[in-house]
Amino acid sequence: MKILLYNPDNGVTRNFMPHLWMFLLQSLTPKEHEVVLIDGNAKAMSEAELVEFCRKENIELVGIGAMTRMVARAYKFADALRDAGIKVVMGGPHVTECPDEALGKDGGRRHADAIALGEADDTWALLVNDAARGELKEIYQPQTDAKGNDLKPSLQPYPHIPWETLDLEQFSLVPKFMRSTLSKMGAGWGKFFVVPIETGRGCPYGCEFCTVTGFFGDSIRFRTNQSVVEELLRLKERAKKERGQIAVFFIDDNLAINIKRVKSLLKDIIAAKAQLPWVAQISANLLKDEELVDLIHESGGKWIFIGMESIDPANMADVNKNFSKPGDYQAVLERLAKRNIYAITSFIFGMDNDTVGVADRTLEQVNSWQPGLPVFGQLTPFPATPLYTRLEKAGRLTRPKHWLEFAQFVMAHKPLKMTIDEARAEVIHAWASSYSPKRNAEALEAIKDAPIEYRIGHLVARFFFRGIYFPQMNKRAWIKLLMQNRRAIFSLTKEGVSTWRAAKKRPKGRLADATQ
Ligand code: B12
Ligand code: SF4
Repeated sequence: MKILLYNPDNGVTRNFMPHLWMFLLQSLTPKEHEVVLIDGNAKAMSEAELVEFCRKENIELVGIGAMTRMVARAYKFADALRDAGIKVVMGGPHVTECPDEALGKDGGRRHADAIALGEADDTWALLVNDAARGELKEIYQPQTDAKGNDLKPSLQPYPHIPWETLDLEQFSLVPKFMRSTLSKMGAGWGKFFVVPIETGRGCPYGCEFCTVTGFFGDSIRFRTNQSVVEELLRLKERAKKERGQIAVFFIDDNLAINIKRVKSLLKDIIAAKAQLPWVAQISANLLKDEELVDLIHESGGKWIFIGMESIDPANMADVNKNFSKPGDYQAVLERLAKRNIYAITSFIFGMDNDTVGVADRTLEQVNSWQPGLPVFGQLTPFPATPLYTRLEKAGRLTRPKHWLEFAQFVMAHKPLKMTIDEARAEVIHAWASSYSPKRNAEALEAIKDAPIEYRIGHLVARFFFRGIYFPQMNKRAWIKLLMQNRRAIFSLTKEGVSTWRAAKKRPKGRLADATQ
């Protein structure tokens, strides 16, 4: 049987990284079946085009995964495929949280022939074999323990994802029109991929707005260090062979949740020389450990995603995230910056204690810290979260099924001290001023003593991050952005060229010393 795994785009931006679930399920598919992957973020297709593709390729089963945010688009694609007589199975967090919706048992249209609830590692092969025999069941669910809780798949052993041979072309982050110029500049910048790797699953913290504790559970499961290191080595080999750049996103919700384990993992990565540039999510409370931050640096860590959420401790208490202290943020960022590691700092507006002006108050602090890449969103009640239940009970949900009418930055409940429109304006203002040419120049000035390659990396990362929320998909948009930031680009290029020339003139021995 030929299977397509499909991830819809989110209708607003392009994801910078492929979704791990597709590669994972592909690796877990019984060998007699063939699996094709399409990520709508990388390869835009209309519903009709996808149906046409499936007909031409004789696809018999389509697996669609979606977060809440893109589930309405996922349903549209699923409907078109089912109308054409192609079987559809859906899985992922949203379907797990709202199973009746996908199966049309809530009064709406049915979108899927079958759904896979929760983690599908142990159910996928069974589902595929049932489908091949024409005996697809409606619901696939992990086995449960005596208390009725899902038995979570162990990550030991972990499936082999053949990164060394997978076709990643659709995911290169370098815009097509820049590829040939950049490839001439050396260091493999003609191609750049960010690859998702998980080293563990689960988070015990239970923040009120988050679906992770409910979905993956509060006990954490880890892969062996050896299996992670082996995966990194294969990726490193591929980057070398293809003369491209590969970075890794460790997608664990909190890579350092077990300090002893993460230190041993990072030490093993260093010992095996398996370093690739990496990004990971780590909460601020765990970044106080100097040895950990040293190991992050030595093992290739470049950017750390920190869910800071709010600079107001009252808001942090409201969402059960008291363990993260806004008063610590500045010191954490300084500790990272000393090792030339920068932070992606995430903030949420529209919390119950927020008032108009929250963006400027937050930016005033953010801009006084070591520069990072701030990202902003509005508080969103995702289904099956404690936040959703609290707001529902209080009758505060204005759009209880907000995912069926996705609207960027529009809250689905009324915040206590501001309006929904005001919250949206705050988010947009925060994005616009954080990535303005003026702010980009200020950020570079603040790190003027860092090595040139870090500053170039910082500016390039700013361009890509701006693109997360401001459409920046075509050549015109990129040229406009480069023109707006021409001063910063010109001055970095000038300095880069003279550093390169000076390095070339240096006697060989000294050059080697300088690069060690
Ligand atoms: C990496 C990541 C991202 C990446 C992008 C996704 C990517 N390219 O990988 C980035 C950083 C860009 C991102 C952004 C956002 N994310 Co995010 N992200 C994650 C994260 C940390 C890991 C995802 C992952 O790969 N998990 C590991 C895989 C193995 O798990 P999985 O995807 O759930 O897949 C398993 C099952 O669900 C199932 N399955 C999944 N799909 C399918 C499909 C089929 C057919 C079948 C059978 C089974 C199946 O099988 C898999 C194996 O068991 C998750 C949290 C988490 N731990 O999952 C949040 C998470 C998915 N993100 C979330 C959110 C809210 C967002 C944002 C909206 C945040 C924001 N406010 O901006 C944005 C929106 C993204 C967008 N572009 O629109 C929520 C989604 C909640 C929900 N109900 O939808 C999560 C769960 C985190 C949370 N705090 O609750 N995210
Ligand atoms: S927001 Fe982060 S720390 Fe809080 S429960 Fe979710 S994954 Fe855990």
